[in-house]
Amino acid sequence: MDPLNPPWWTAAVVYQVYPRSFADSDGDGVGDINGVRGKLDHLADLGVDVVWLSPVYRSPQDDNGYDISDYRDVDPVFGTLADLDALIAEAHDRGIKVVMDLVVNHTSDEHPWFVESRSSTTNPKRDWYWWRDPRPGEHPQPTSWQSFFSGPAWELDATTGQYYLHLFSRKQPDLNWENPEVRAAVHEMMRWWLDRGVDGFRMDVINMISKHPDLADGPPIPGSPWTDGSASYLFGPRLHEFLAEMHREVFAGRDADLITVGEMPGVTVEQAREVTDPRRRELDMVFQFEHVGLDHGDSKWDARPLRLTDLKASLGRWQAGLADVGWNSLYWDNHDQPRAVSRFGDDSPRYRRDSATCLATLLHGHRGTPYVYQGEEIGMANSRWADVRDFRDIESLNHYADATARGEDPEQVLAALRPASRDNARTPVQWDGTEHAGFTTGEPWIAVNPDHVDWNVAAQREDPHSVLAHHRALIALRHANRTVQLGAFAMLLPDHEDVYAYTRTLHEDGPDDETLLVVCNVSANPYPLADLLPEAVSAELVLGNRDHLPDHDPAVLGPWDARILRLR
Ligand code: TEU
Repeated sequence: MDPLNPPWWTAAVVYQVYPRSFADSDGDGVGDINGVRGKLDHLADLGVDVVWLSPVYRSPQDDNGYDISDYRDVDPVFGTLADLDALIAEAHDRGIKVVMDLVVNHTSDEHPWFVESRSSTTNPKRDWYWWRDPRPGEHPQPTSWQSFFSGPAWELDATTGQYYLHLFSRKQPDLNWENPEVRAAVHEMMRWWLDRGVDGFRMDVINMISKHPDLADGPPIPGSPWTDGSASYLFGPRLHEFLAEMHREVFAGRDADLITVGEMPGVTVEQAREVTDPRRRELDMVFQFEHVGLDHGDSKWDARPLRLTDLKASLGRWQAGLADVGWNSLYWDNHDQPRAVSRFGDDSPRYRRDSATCLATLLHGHRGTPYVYQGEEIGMANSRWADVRDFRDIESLNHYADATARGEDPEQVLAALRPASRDNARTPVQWDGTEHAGFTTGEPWIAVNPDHVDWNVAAQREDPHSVLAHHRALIALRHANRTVQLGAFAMLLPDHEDVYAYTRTLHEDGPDDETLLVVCNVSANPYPLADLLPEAVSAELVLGNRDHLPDHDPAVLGPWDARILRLR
C-alpha cells in the first residue's frame, strides 16, 4: 500500500444493516428498505462511510435472504428495486456508500437456475450445481460431509435419483464454479449492480466457491454421524484464479472507488495476505473468524471461557501478518455473532455502558477497517430466550432438533443456544422505549429485547457520555487521525489477563510522527498505568470512555476503563 496515497477505505468505517431487523416502514413486522431510508440521518450522524446491506434480493427466506431466488430483484417483504435505487441515491447524498451482500456460493433451490438444473440430467444447466450419484454402503450420500445447518450436506433429488450439494440448508444448493457459464452469469449480475450505483460487495463464504474436485470425506465430527469436509471446500485450488478473474471481469477500471470484503470462514493469515495483496487484484479485505472462535470448542455450541491472552495473540497475529501487505477488517459483531457486550464485555447494569465503550475503543484503535453492526453503537445485548419457540434462525432451530433427536437434554441444548444463537444479533434495533422499540407498528417477526426500555437510540442521542456518543467520537478520530488510520501496530502486555494495550506509531519522518497508546482494562480489577509505561500517566488523553466520571484517576485504570493517549 502506498502510505502517501492509501485507498479511501483505510480511513473508513462500515456499518452493517440486517434489513429484516433494522426498521419496518409498513407495519408488517419485518424491517425493510424504506425503513433503512428513514434512518439514514442516524447513520450520517454516527459518521459511517459505508453501509453494508445484508441481502434484500427475492428469496424464500429459508436462511433470512441468504438463499436467493432472483439476484436482480428485491423481495417484496423488503420493498422494490425503486426503493433500493432511492436508498442508494439518498445514502450517496449523505456521502455514504452502499455495499450489497453477494451470496454466490449457493442460490435458493427456487432460483430458476436450479429449477432448470434439477429438471433432468441432460438439462443445459445441470452442471451449474454439484450433482453426484449415490454411493453404495451405509452413507449413500456422495460424501459424508455435515452441513453448517446440521444433517448431511447432500440432498437426494427424486426426479433424477442424484444428490445435490448444499453446504448450508437443503434449500441452498451450491453453485458449481468450475463451470465458466456460472462465473460469467455471476460477473454479469455484479456489473449490473455496480451500474445501478452500488459501491461494492461483501462476499458471502467466498472462500468456499472453489472445491477440491475429489470431494473426499473428511475427519469425523465428535457426536455426529457426519464428517468435516472443510478441507475439501475451504480455499480450494482455483480460488485465487476465480477471485482474480472476478476482479478483471467486474472491478477493473473502477475499483478505486469501490470496496470488496470477502467473508472467509477458516481463512489463515497467510491466505489473507495473498487475497488482500493489492498487487494480486483479488479483494480489498476479508472477514476472518479466528478471534470469534476462541470462546468455544469445535462446535459453536460448546462454550469455553475466553482468555484475554488468547485474544491478544490472535488479533496481534493478524495485525502483524497484514502489517506490510494487505489489510484487516475489524469486527466483534455481525448478524451471525452474539452481541459483543454480552460475549466479550459485561452486560450487567453496573458495567454495560463502560464495557461496551471499552470494547469499541479496543477494536477501533487497531489498524484496519472497523465494521459496526446495527445496535452495537448503542450497546445492544443478547436477548433472553424463554424457550425454543422464541428462536427464528434455521441454524439454531436445526441444531436444537438435531441434538434433541440424538437424545441430548432439551434444557441443556437450550442453555447452549441462548448465548450463542445468531438470533441474539437479529432482535430488532432499539430506536426508542415504546412497545416495539420503535422498530415496527405491527407484530415484530422476532421479539424485541425487553431491555429496549432503557437501551435505545433515543435515550442516547443527546447524551455526550453514551455508547452512541463514544462510537461517534471513535469514528471521528479515525477520520481525523492518520496514526489511527495507518500507524504501525505493536502489541504490549501479551501475557496480561486483564489489560489489552498496544501502540500505533506513524512513521512519516516529519513533524507528524506520532505514537498513540491504546490501553483497555478488560476487567473489573484496577490497573496502575505506571506498571505499563510511566509516561502514560501524564500523557495527553486523546479519547477516553470514563474520564468524565468523578472516580477517574489519570494514574489508575478503573473497571472497563479505556484510553487513547498521545505518547509523542
Ligand atoms: O455465514 C457463513 C458461515 O460460516 C456461518 O455459518 C457462520 O460462520 C455461522 O453461522 C456462525 O455460527 C454466511 C452468512 O453470514 C450467514 O448468515 C449465512 O447463513 C451463511 O453464510 C450461508 O449463506
